[in-house]
This record gives sequence, C-alpha cells and structure tokens, in this order.
Amino acid sequence: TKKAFIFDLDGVIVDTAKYHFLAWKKLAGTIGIDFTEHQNEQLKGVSRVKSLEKILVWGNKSISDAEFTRLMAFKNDDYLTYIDKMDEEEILPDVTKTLDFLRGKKQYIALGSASKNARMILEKVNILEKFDVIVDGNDVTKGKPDPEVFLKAAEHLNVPPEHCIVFEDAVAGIQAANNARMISIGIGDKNTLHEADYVFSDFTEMDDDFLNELINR
Ligand code: B16
Ligand code: MG
Repeated sequence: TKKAFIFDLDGVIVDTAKYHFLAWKKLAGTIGIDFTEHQNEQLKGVSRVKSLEKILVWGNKSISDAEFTRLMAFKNDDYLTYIDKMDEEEILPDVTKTLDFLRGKKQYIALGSASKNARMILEKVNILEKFDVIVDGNDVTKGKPDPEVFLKAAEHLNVPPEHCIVFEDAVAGIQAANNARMISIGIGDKNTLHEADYVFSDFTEMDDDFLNELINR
C-alpha cells in the first residue's frame, strides 16, 4: 500500500523564516518593539495571528482589533515582497531529489503547512506539481501542535495516519505529527527535536535505504 509523505514548508522545503524575520522586525519597529532572532525562532510553525499576539505580549503592548488587522496586512505585504523574488535556487539541499525519489516509488506527497502563502511559495520555487495534496493555513482552524493540518492531508489521500510520515523542523510540528500518530521526522537539531521518531540535520543526511524502509515498513 502507498504511504503518504507529508512535508512542512518553512524550514523543511525552503528557509522562509529569514523573510518572516525581516517582515516581523520591520513591523515591530513601527510600533516601537524590539524583535530578535531568538524570538523569531519561537514563531516557527506558528500562525500569523498567533505570531503577532506573541510579539505584542513580548513588547508589552495592547492595541485595538482594527490596528491588529492593519498590522497583519502590513507584515504580510512586506513578506510578499521577499517571496516574490524567490526561485528554485531557494529549495533546500536534496529536497527535490527526495521528492523525486518518493514519486518514483509511487508514494503520495503532501504539504502540511501553517502558512497561508504556501501555494504561492511552491509555485515560485516551481515544485507545486510534485504535490498530490496541499493543506495549509487556509484550511485549518487549529494550529500545530494540534494534528488537524496533517490529519486533513491524510484524509484527502485516504491514507491512515499510521501510514503517514511527516517531515518537520518545528517542535510544535513534531508534536502535531505525534498527536496524529504519524511517523515524525525532525529536520534540524537533534536536541531541539528530541520528540521526533528520527532526526536528520537536512535531507542530504537521509539515504535511499532509509526512505525505502519507510516505504516498506
Ligand atoms: P503566513 P510552516 C509557518 O510555516 C512559519 O514557520 C511561521 O513562521 C509562519 O508564521 C506561518 O507559517 C504562517 O505563515 O504568514 O505565510 O500565513 O513551517 O508551517 O510551513
Ligand atoms: Mg516549519
């Protein structure tokens, strides 16, 4: 039977975190809040709304709903100016190779991302066609660590969760995969992602034998 391989976007397929950082930093600056790289780390896998809420808490600032909406649009408009310049060069090492290997083995490929801009980014880097299903920030009501985003992808493909494998760079994303009872594979730091079933620093560390084992288990 076919397995479903579900990829997170930011931090797994591309490094959009650096663009989120620039956009959040600019926004924070306009309201007199300092924003650090360390804080940006804590926004990985977190939705846009939740991210702004956190920044306001860190900056000890309260604003009106109208202002909140305006700031969200400000951040996204700025973020999109970076996304607009993206191309294939920004795909992280060996991601395309892994996608093509899995496709060659007739496995399902899905995207499970918190981003509302996921489709556009995949289009920009020219790998949208490699995905059988895309579940992103437009399709979910509950953010990671809630398993909703991954369960929806599994449901679309009609694959049971135990036959799904999730690639994630965020702690909340690994927890979401575990909560969905899927196999979780951390991409990043071993200590940070210790809750994952397996951890690799990136896709160059993952060999065909490992992928074949996942396919055949
Ligand atoms: P947007 P992922 C997440 O992507 C990012 O890690 C997170 O920093 C961002 O706030 C979130 O998407 C929402 O993105 O503003 O584009 O809707 O890692 O779940 O692919
Ligand atoms: Mg991520």
